[in-house]
Amino acid sequence: MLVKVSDPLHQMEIIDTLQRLGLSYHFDHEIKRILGRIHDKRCSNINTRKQESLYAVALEFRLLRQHGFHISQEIFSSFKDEKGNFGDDCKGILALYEAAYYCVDGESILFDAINFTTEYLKEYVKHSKDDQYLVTLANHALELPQHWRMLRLEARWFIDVYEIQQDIMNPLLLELAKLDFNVVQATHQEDLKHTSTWWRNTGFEDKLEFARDRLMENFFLTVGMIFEPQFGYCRRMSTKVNVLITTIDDVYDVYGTLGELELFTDAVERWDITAIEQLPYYMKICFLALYNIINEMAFVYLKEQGLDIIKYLRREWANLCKAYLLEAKWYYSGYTPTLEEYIENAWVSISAPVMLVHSYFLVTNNSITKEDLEYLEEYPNIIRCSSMVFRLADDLGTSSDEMKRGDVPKSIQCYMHETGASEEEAREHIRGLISATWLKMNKERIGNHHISNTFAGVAMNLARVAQCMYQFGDGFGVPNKETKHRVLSLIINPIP
Ligand code: LA6
Ligand code: MN
Ligand code: MN
Ligand code: MN
Ligand code: MN
Repeated sequence: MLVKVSDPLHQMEIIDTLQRLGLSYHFDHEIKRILGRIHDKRCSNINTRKQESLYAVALEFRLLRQHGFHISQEIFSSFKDEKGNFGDDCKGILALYEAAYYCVDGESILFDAINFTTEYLKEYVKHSKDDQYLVTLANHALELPQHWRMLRLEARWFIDVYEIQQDIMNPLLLELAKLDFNVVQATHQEDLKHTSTWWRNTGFEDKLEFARDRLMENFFLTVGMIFEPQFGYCRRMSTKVNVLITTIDDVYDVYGTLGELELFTDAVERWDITAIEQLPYYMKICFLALYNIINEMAFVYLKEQGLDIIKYLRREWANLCKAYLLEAKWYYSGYTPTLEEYIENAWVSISAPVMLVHSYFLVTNNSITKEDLEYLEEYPNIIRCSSMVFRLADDLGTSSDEMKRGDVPKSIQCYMHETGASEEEAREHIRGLISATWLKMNKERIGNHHISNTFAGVAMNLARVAQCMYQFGDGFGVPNKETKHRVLSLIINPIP
C-alpha cells in the first residue's frame, strides 16, 4: 500500500496511521525513502503551492521533523494572517498543533502557532458536536501533544479510537495493528517473567523492607524507553538498573543515616569490593547487588563487543550517589538552594543519566568509536534535556508527598523560596521549563552523528514516559488506579 499509492498526501496519511497504530517500526526503510523524496521536492521549492491545505503542509512538516529531516518553519508563513491567526479549518489547526511541538528555540512562527492552536482547539471541543472523531483527537491532543506521549500507550489508545472510525478505517491495518500489538506484548511478558524471577531471587523484599517494591512500574518504564521486540536484553538489564536505582534512592531519602550514606557513596566511588567491610548489613546487600549486576553487564559487553565499559558505568553510579548525598546533606542542614543550584544537581539525582548511559551501551553494538565515547562522557544535551524533563515531571508529581515525609526542597519549593511565588505559580513556572527543555531536545535530534536514531529515541522516550508516569500525580511511587490500568492494558491484557 505504502509504495503503490501515488498521491503524496495519501502516502503521508498512511505513514501517520502506521505510526499511530504502533506499526511503523516494521517499515522504517520504506518510510525513510518516501519522506526523503518528499523532502527533496520541498527543498527545491520551499514556498507552499497554491492548492496545498494547512492540514497537508502541517502533516508533512511533522513527519519530516519526526524523522530528523531539516524543514523550515517558513513553510507556514503563508497561512498566517496579520493578526497571527491560522484560519478556521479545525483539521488543519489540529495538525498544526501537533506539528508545532517539534519547534526549536527561536522559531517564533511555531511558537505562536502553539498558542493560537491551543486556544482554538479549547474553544472547538467546547462547542463542536458534528465531528466526534476530531473532537476525540483534539481533546487527547490538548491533554498532551503526540510528541510528548509514550509510544505504546498511544498505540493502544489509538487502536481503539481507529476501530470505531468506520468510514476512514482500513480493516487490514486494524487487524495487523491488533495482531502486532499482541505479538509485541508477548515478548514483553517473556522479559517480565525473566526479571520477575530475578527480582524474587534478590531477596530485596525481605532484606530491605524500607524500599519500594515496584518491579512492575520499573518494567513499565523500560517498555516506555524501548518497546521493539528485538531489544529484550536491553529491557531486562534496564529493569534491573531501575530496581537498583529505586532501592538506593530510598536508602538515601528514607532509611540511611548521614554517616552510613557517606560510607556507601565512598564504596561506590571506589568501586572496591573490600569497601563492603565497613558497611551495615542492609548496605552490604545493596552494594553487592549493584556491584555484581553492573559488572556482569560489563562482562557480557566485553565478551561480545570487545569493549571495556566498566569505567563508564561506574562513573554514572558514583555521580548518582554523590548527587544523592548532596541532597541528603542539604536536607539534614535545612538548606534551601536556589532553583539553579538545585537543578544543577537534580538532573543527576533523578537517575536518568544512569539509565541513559547504560541503555546507550545496551542498544549500540560494535560501532562505537573513540569520538562517540568522548561525546558520551561530556553528557550530551540530549541526555541533559531528557533528564531535566524527567526531574521536573517527577517534582510536579511527587514533591507534595516528599515534603510531608521530609525531603530536600524540590524545584517547586526552591522557586517559591527564591521568588515568593505561590505553589500554583511555581508549578506553572516548572511546566514552562519542561516545554522549554523540549525545544532544546528537538534541536539535538536534528543532524546528530554521534548517536544512533535508536538511542536518540530512547532518550526522548524516557522524557515521554516520565511525563506519562506523573500525569496524574505520583504514578510511580504510589500505586494508583491510572498506573494499574495502564500496566494491565499494555503488559498483561492482550487485545481480544
Ligand atoms: C522516583 O522516586 C523514582 F522512583 C526514582 C528512583 C527516579 C526515577 C527512577 C526510576 C523510576 P522519587 P527523587 C527507576 O520521587 O527522590 O523518590 O529523586 O525520586 O525525587
Ligand atoms: Mn532521591
Ligand atoms: Mn526519593
Ligand atoms: Mn531526597
Ligand atoms: Mn521525587
